[in-house]
Amino acid sequence: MTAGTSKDAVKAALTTQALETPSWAYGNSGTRFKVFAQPGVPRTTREKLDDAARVHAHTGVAPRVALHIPWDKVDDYAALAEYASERGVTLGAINANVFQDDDYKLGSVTNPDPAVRRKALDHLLECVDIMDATGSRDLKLWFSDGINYPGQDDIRTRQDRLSEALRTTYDRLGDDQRMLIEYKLFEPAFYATDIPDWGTAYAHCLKLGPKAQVVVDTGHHAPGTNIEFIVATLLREGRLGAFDFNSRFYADDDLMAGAADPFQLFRIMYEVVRGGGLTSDIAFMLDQCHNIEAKIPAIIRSVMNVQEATAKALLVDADALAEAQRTGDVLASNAVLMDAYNTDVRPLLAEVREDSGLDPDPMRAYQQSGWQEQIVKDRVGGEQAGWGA
Ligand code: PSV
Ligand code: MN
Ligand code: MN
Repeated sequence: MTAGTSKDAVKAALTTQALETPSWAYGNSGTRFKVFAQPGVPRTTREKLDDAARVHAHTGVAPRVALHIPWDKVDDYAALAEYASERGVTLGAINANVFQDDDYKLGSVTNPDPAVRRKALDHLLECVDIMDATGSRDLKLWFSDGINYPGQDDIRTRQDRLSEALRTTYDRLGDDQRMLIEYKLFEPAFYATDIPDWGTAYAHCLKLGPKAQVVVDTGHHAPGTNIEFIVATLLREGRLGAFDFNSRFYADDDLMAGAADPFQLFRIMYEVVRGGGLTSDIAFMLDQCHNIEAKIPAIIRSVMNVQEATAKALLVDADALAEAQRTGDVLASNAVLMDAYNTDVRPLLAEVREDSGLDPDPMRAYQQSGWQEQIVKDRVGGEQAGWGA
């Protein structure tokens, strides 16, 4: 334990953590080359919720599940919310999907064709209707919109169209609802994405109003980007609405959070702690795909990785750091951070789980629970859920 931090305070902070897992991570997904289907994968949104409830039951810190429309389209969303709560989880962000129809070849809300723009806008508004029924607070917007070639369309006009759609959607939000705007450097558009960076997302949020907040997806940056700086800045400005945690080695790899660069995840969580973000309205979500690894254990592992990074961030000795920084002691300041990062927090987290009546080892507990064998046996017939299903 680092001097200057109380173990009880760290443990208390860790028990309040609430992560949101994505419904689509429980289904089959793939690279552009192949989807490796796994047995026992959910066939319905209800089955995805069953799996998410297992993740929460073993970790104790994943009580919310994000939905993706139309992948999670059902007839009765209020009944779905009820089903979730009976299993101990709640429905989180509603993710809109305006990137899969043929109509969106040249964009959705920024498409040059007003009829396509209207169709995309109607979908965003339908997502707010769904939020009303599920009780979800957040509408999460990621647009694949952009252009592949210089001159293909007018960059400025596309911003105007985007702005118009966001405004109409924003005005439809209820008092307790928010709009989370996600940026992504590139892909599928390669020359110019319409929301490529946090600055563009932030500019739209500022114009829209306080219910519009930026989503930082950790996989959506150029290599070498200082993501924790972005986090610190957005937190200072009161515009950090959510994270989409995942790992990247090259581009938007969507691998398990904390797998590629646990040190980066620690630095991000340190800025969250430093900026008071742990007790704020920030939605801490995962946005991942598990193509070759077993899905539920991969999500449990990711949740644990975020938890470990959070624990280490909480262990930073704030007084020692402030003193070293005040005296300009570069090495001592860095050492304070590294001491926290290099602490093995696994025993502490095991204690936190035991204190809440959970098995100290969620991975082992899941493997021994028999759930995996059960779903492989039960989930036969029907279509397995996956991208687009
Ligand atoms: C596409 O890049 C993406 O991964 C975005 O990060 C969204 O959050 C996610 O899909 C779900 O729409
Ligand atoms: Mn994302
Ligand atoms: Mn992504």
